[in-house]
Amino acid sequence: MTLLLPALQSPTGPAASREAVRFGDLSLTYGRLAGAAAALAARVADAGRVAVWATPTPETVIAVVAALRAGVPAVPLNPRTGERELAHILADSAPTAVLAGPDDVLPPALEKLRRVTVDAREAVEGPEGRVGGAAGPEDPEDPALIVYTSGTTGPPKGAVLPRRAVAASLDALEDAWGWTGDDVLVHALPLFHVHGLILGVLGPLRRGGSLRHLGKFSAEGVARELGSGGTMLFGVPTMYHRLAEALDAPAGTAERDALARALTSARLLVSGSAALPVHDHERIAAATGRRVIERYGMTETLMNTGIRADGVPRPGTVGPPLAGVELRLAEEDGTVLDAAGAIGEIQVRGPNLFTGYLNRPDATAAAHTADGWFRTGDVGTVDTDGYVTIVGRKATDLIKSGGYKIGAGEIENVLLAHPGVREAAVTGEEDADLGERVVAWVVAADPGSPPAAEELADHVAAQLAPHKRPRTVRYLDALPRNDLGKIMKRSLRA
Ligand code: MCA
Ligand code: AMP
Repeated sequence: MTLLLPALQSPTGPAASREAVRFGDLSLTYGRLAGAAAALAARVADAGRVAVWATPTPETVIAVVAALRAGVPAVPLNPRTGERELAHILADSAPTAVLAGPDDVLPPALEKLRRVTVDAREAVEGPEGRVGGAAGPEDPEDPALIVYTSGTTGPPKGAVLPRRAVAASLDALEDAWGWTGDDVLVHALPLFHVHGLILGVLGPLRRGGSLRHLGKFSAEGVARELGSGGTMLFGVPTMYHRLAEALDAPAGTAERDALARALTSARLLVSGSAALPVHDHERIAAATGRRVIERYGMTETLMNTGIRADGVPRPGTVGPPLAGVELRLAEEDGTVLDAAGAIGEIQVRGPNLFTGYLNRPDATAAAHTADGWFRTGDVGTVDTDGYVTIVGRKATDLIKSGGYKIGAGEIENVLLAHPGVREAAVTGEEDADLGERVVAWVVAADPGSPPAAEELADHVAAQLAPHKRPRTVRYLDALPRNDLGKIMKRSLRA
């Protein structure tokens, strides 16, 4: 097994002065990033496990590289995580230290941890260095990251991602996309999930290439960075939808034309985390002559399939399995389907898979078949040429909104804890921008004065995370239930 980040091991000469990451006006070369990460690694070497306050900043990059260097598993935290979710993640993952920027204001729950300050401005002025040193060989099975992901019920589970999976998945993408050290990746993804952190940060660093992070997504930012040297764009469908909207402005408008030119000039436009509607594919293709390509992944599996850079782009499909990934379809009873056109659960196997859910052997076992395949819960078909199409998912209680996976159950539990709520059910509803939107169905404790929709949204945002807040609240006198008392969500949706 080679090193996870060879370009940072001992960068010298031109390799040391190559830009590794840029966030706004702050740029770190490989030499500076290696120097800062090595110094920080020494400070956390005995930490056991660290939390990273994963703001979209260079501090997060330094922190994660340092943890990898120290061989200390990192738990990236969404800085907007609410009280209840944060308490769960901290209790479950038990970090001893939190890595955060000098100006970050941390919530009380993190105060009992040792705070290790990471300062990217110091890194810019500090010594160039190397991540390498006295450490022994890297064990591929050592956990690199623990990333929390929602299920249908209960609090999020920590997916333990070994170095092996990170390396295997990034190398499969190198193969599929011809991803090299010359690539300059542009994105605005959050740095506490697989998409933004593993693909979007460790991806370029593993190749010796560069990342330009926008801090916050905007069509102007995409146009600026792709128009000035960026070669690849990663985004969730909501971002491509917003680009398609911006491209809909009349041709001849300076901003619209700059965006169209920038997208046209990119080597690769990649969408993932949810399905990109064919309508948005077509609008972008019409305005730029370029095809967005999709890849299909999951926190637990990293990347499973993807359209190749030299392959045939086919909107609506997620391409063939990536190198090293085995993929099959199966029925509920375990029967493996191999007839063309069959529809079944997508199951995968390969070096890209996680090792399991932290502290949850039950959930880990339930997610695998007896013969060792991971059950994605996604339902799909495989074409005769191996292209996979995702047609749905088994669990109706999982919502994908803006590319974030959200469990209906976690929101229901929090709504029920609100004094103004007697009964609650949560569903996903189609949304042109977000893909799906969280909808709460509420029976008020006092029907005469139900809690305002905004109050319930704030409550969910404060306890879980803003992206989990209901965007729509519908009030009912009673929830539809079957004879067993189970809420009939289907009739709610209808
Ligand atoms: C609004 N806000 C609130 C509230 N209402 N804050 C607190 N309480 C409230 N009641 C704030 C938000 O925090 C935010 O602040 C602003 O209002 C807008 O929030 P929101 O509406 O949620 O944002 P959006 O515009 O809808 O965001 C769209 C987005 C976002 C940018 C596309 O959804 C996004 O970044 N998605 C990426 C998800 C992702 O990376 N998924 C990967 C996981 P402010 O304006 O200050 O920000 S999947 C994965 O990893 C697998 C492996 C895969 O395949 O990729
Ligand atoms: P997460 O657990 O947040 O990592 O989300 C993983 C899920 O996102 C998968 O199980 C799929 O349902 C969905 N997903 C990821 N990429 C795609 C894609 N390109 N098309 C459709 N769904 C996707």
